[in-house]
This record gives sequence, structure tokens and C-alpha cells, in this order.
Amino acid sequence: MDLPPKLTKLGWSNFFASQLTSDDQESLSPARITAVHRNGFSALSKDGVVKLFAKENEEIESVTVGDWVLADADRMIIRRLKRRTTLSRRAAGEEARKQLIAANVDTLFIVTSCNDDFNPARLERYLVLASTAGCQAVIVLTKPDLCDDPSIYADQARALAQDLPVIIVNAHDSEQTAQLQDWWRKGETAALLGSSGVGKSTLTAALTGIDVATQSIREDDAKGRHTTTSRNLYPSLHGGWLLDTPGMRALRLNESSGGIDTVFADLATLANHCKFRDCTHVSEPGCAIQAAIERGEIAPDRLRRWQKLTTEDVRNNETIALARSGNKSLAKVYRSNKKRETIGGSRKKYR
Ligand SMILES: Nc1nc2c(ncn2[C@@H]2O[C@H](COP(=O)(O)OP(=O)(O)O)[C@@H](O)[C@H]2O)c(=O)[nH]1
Ligand SMILES: [Mg+2]
Repeated sequence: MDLPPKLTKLGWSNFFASQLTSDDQESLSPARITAVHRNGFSALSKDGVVKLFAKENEEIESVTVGDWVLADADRMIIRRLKRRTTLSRRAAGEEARKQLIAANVDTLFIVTSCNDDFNPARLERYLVLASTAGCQAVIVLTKPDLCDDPSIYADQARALAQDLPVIIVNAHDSEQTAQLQDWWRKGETAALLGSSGVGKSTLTAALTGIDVATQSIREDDAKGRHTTTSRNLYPSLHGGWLLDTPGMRALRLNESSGGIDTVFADLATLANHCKFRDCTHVSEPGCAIQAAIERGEIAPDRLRRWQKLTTEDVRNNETIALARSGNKSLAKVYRSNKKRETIGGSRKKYR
């Protein structure tokens, strides 16, 4: 299939083109969402920047930055195309719902600074997010100029997963920020995620040449600093797309069991060798993980973090499923499952 060059530059590929019927091709135009607003969307199409709208609120909630949509002549979104990757989390606060972060992201730059922001448990959460979505994860360590020995942070980051790329960059130095370009190609999309203040917007400015401060919606925080309040997709200088995001205070996972097993593959593999199939890796005889801890091969903290993420993922999935269904009978099923798990836990199953 011949793909229009202007759309290809936006990340259009056969994967998306093949989702269009011949009717779609006649009456609808594809566009890529670059920002979500309360009353509509900013998007890019082969004709340039367009403002799009959705008929229902529900549709607005199911379309996110990076999505490809089909719009009619009145600029109404008629359909969202199937995504290649989806980044989502459980929404912050008490609300039990899934929140989309971005779609069709190829590379996830997990940004942290060489200071107190550096936290292996948090980085592992982001790695699980990337793995679940199917994105290439790259750890970006900023502010090396403000610390005595950035390699201490880099070594800790590299130990979090096999073959994990770790880049040290001073976000104010364009020669150093250019390293990030090696991790996503023309037409591909990268996203920057991490806490507030770690340098995401500074990196965006360096990689896009756009003064993000004046482009995105910003507001002054209590200390008079500027903070990014929305997610925006920008064209990068090397022909890719870059998504700047506001700082995330908490990243609560959902539907991430596959990603957890990939990031913690060392533990998941060892668990297969435990004597009991439902080993909790606490005090059971024949526990392969405890044996590895005793041999000094696995840090006890890493086991705790794995178990915490697994428990949290299961709980968040259940809470979201329950809230979605609003169904009391489902709550009953979960309660009885829990009861069965506890009973099962005391009667160990041999392999
Ligand atoms: N010295 C130094 N300052 C940095 C670096 N990266 C970011 N900053 C500063 O850190 C502050 C927060 O950066 P910003 O890009 O707004 O962070 P964001 O909240 O992640 O978007 C700004 O004052 C930047 O100039 C770096 O590598 N070195
Ligand atoms: Mg920012």
C-alpha cells in the first residue's frame, strides 16, 4: 500500500492504513492527536494542525495523546484506530478507574535526576509500565553536573533489568541531549515520564527546538516555578515525535502482570524451581528464591518490591473491574476467591 509521505512523517504505517475500509478512505481523514483539551483535541493531519471534536464524553475519555483517529468533514472524530502500544495506569486518588497516559509510543524515556529523586522501586514501576505497553525503555539520568559521581546512579539503574539502556545527560548541554536521538527513529514517537522537576521540559526544548514553556499550558506553582500541566506531542529536530508530560506523583499499575514478570524475570524464573507451586517465598522449605537470597544472588529488597507490585496490580485490577461493573455479585465472587486463596495457602500444593 502506498502511504502518503506527510502522514508517514506523523507515524502513519500499514498497521493503521490496513484498518481503513474503502468507505472510510472516501469519507474520512486520519489525524494524530497531539493534545487533549476539555472541549476537544489538537491533532495533525496531512493538511497540518486541526482541532477535532468528539460527540460523546465517553469517546473523549477513550482517546489520548498519540492516538490515530478518523474524522469527518465536520471535524468530528468518528473512530479511533487500534493502537500499537498503550500506556495506562490506575488514576491517582480514590477513583477506581484506568487512566490513559499516551498511545502509540515506541520509546519511553524514564527520566530521573542524580539526586534524591533517584528511587529504584519507582524506576521499576516505570519499567513495568514500558514492558506492559511494549515500549523500549531507556533510563535518562539528568543533573549529573550537580552531583559528585553520576556513575553510582547509573550502575544502580543498570542493575534493575537486563540490557537496560542508561544514559547520563546534562539537559542543558545539546551535545549530551543528542544521545537520546539514537533511541527513536524518524516517524517514531518517544515519551518522557518522571517526577516533576527532573528536566523533562528542558529535554523537550533541547530535542524539539520549541520553547515548551510558551507552547504548553503552564501555571506557576507556589514557588513561582513553571510546571507543565498538560501532555503534548511535539515534532523533534531529527524527524521523530516527542511527548512531554507533567510530573507523576504516583504511578499505580494495572493489568501489568506480564510486564512485572518481564522486569522481574530473574525472580519469576527462580519461582518455577520452588518445591511448592504456590510458594510465598517467605519461609517454605525448598524455596528457590530464599536460597538465592542466602547465596547473595538476589537482594531481599528486590523480592519485597516484586511481591508488592504483584499484590498491588491484582488489587488495582479487581478494584477497577468492580467499579466498572458496579455489580455486587462480582464483589461476591472476588470475596469467595480470596477465601479460597487463603485456604489454598495453608494446604501447600506439591509440583
Ligand atoms: N544543572 C542542571 N539543571 C537541570 C538539568 N535538567 C533540568 N534542570 C533544571 O531543573 C529545573 C526543572 O526542569 P524542568 O525541565 O522544568 O523539569 P520537568 O518538571 O521534569 O519538566 C529547571 O530549572 C531546569 O533548568 C540538568 O541536567 N542540570
Ligand atoms: Mg515539565
